[in-house]
Amino acid sequence: MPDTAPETDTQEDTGPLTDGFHLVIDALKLNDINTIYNVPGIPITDLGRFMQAEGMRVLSFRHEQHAGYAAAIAGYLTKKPGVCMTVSAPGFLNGLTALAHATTNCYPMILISGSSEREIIDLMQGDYEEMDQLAIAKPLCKAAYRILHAEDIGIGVARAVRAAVSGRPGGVYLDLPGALLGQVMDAAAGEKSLVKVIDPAPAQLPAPDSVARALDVLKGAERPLIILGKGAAYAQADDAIKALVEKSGFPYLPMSMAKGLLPDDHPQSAGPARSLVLKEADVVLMIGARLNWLLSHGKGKQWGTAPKKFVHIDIEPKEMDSNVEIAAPLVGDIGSCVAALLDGMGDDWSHPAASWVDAVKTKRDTNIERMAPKLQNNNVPMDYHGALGVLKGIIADRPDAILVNEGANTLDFTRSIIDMHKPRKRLDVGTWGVMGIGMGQAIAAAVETDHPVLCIEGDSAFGFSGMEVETICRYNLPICIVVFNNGGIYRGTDVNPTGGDDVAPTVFVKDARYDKMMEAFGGVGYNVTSPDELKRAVIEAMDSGKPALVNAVIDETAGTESGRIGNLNPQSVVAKK
Ligand SMILES: Cc1ncc(C[n+]2csc(CCOP(=O)(O)OP(=O)(O)O)c2C)c(N)n1
Ligand SMILES: [Mg+2]
Repeated sequence: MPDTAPETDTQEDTGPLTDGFHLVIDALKLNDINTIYNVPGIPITDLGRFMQAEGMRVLSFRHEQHAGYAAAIAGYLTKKPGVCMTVSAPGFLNGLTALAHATTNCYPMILISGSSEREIIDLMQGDYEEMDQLAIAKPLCKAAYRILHAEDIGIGVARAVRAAVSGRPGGVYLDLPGALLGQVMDAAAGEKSLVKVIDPAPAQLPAPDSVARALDVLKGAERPLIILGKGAAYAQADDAIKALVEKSGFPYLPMSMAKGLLPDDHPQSAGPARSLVLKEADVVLMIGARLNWLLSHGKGKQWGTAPKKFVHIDIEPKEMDSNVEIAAPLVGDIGSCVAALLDGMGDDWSHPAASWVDAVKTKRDTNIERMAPKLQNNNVPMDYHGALGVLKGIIADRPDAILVNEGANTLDFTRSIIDMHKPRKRLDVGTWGVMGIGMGQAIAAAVETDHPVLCIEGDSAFGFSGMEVETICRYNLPICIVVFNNGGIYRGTDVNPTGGDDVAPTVFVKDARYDKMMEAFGGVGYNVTSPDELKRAVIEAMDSGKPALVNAVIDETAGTESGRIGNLNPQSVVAKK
């Protein structure tokens, strides 16, 4: 062959072409990823446009952090990686908080960020939005990849998908230099280079020995307890988990986002008897929950003095013995581990002694009874109980609605007062107790499930993502936001001790009207001051299926410092409160 072929031959040899943009789109679609949460800009603006043109749903946010929180919770709800797409450096950093949050919470998510010219970045010559994004993302996620050649897009996307969902799910960073998107290759070769991930999250069966050990420990229990974490909710092994709880006869405690995995009014629910069961239990079966700060690391006052044995189901071996000794580690995916336990329990499993079950039930019923009258109050200004009493009823009538919840008092009271009736309907601040997840999670919940969404937001919490009400109106999503407006963080009553002009650091503008923010973008706003008004407004809003925001005026003295976790605040010896 002569090395200079006639021009006509070359043109005949060159079939249709594709490029980096379209290979990214094809690779995502091939792996069932059809929704993108993004903020446009150089170098990904056209990528978003082409995605939409190719039939993907591209939802643009006002800030990457909220696009990221949306992607993260989309991953939790669907068991597929939620994808957030950002521009380079600042956009990337805005999305990074959500990526780290996804990793901490074990939500499968992929953060795709455009990046600038590698040659210039690596010589630190000051490129447009120059930043070594891959290096910065690495410690904050499960895996971080950069694709430099168009022919590697297929394998790069496949790696990202598998890393996000397999084993313990988490965040993955995928770096796409702008130049990659414009790279050209033969379309047929491009198509061949794509990779469909087969069995992205393979079952991981527990070893038979560990199942037998776990059953031995459970059998020996006198005062057993099951703790369900959001990992159990994520697993979507709802029927098997319910069967295990019911067959065991053990009381169970749902962690915040596991509420509803079994309905909160289930006879075995120990939610309202939490302090009793943690103190008194002798054997604790942990399913997809971690012994982190949310469970006082499995030791100390909250756990009482009676010795405990833990049986721990988790897909991550390193979770075992992370805080206390685990008597029976059960490493595997939750569905397989629960199925193995159910199988091993056989048909003649005896329930725990009535003395234990009754003690838990009595404590629970007493606490529920004590709470009931508080929830009926029609005080003006409203307190948390009066307001949540009516919202509890609204959720009971709409068990498929998704509840998004953040704040301090607003979070803690809502968690304990509002019963959840179905799995994965409660989405909140997760492991970090992070403020700012509200609107992103609400948007993804509406988009991914088509169910109505009720957000119960502290006024501070809402402020972190409030601008996304425009996004909610733009996509006309069935989201009703209730802002518990107590004029501040925890309370609206702090004063500046110096008598100076600045208000105290925890205090906001008095009589703020968050409902006007919703009206500004065409949604419906309500301003309510009593539980009756609140009820009418929320029912009307939820029945309409249209964006709405209810400014619910709450007594500014009603809250407590940091809600229920005030004990975590360091104390000063100089200035005692
Ligand atoms: C990202 C982030 N920043 C700051 C905090 C600290 N923080 C915890 S709760 C909270 C707000 C509480 O006020 P609000 O949402 O109004 O609830 P309230 O107690 O008043 O009902 C803040 C700022 C946090 N958890 N996360
Ligand atoms: Mg507040």
